[in-house]
Amino acid sequence: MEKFVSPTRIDHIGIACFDLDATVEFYRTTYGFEVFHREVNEEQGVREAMLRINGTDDGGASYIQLLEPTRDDSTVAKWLAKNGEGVHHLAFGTADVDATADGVRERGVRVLYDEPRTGSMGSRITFLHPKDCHGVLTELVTAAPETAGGGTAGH
Ligand code: V0V
Ligand code: CO
Repeated sequence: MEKFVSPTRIDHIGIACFDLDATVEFYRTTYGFEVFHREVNEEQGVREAMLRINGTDDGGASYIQLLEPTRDDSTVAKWLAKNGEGVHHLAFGTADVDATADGVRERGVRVLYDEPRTGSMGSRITFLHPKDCHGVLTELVTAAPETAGGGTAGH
């Protein structure tokens, strides 16, 4: 068994919304949080805005990830139809998403992808089934090397 690689920080909290621009505006006017990065992830069926909240002592950063579905059959669209707007998932940052996912899988938690997929800002991501995580859809993230320093990449 390989050595387990624990996550070291909260990378982001994913929040599902019906109107991305209106939600971005709420976070800007209420808290002063600015958009750090925007992208569309067609594979995941989301249009997203990343609001960078703080750097972390491992050189990474923590974000709020605002998510609007791009199509009716996406996971976020399905979730919004059932629950309305709100907190959709929690994402832990790890230096090695492959090793962390393997270790979590060995502990009996369902990892949703055989191999990590592409996430925000070129990160590598996978998800753990919420039913195995006490009701929390949990994402594991390793930042792309160029953004791991918490620098200005992604604008
Ligand atoms: C579903 N369930 C949840 C949940 N989504 N529980 C907590 N949090 C969530 N977000 C519960 C749901 O209430 C059901 O429980 C049960 O799981 C099965 O749900 P379902 O509605 O039948 O939906 P499924 O099974 O079709 O899909 C659920 C999973 C799906 C988790 C498998 O959402 C998935 O593959 N998620 C991973 C991908 C994803 O979410 N991508 C969007 C973010 P009851 O009612 O039976 O008790 S993309 C992203 O974060 C990116 C790009 C990034 O960070 O870079
Ligand atoms: Co996410």
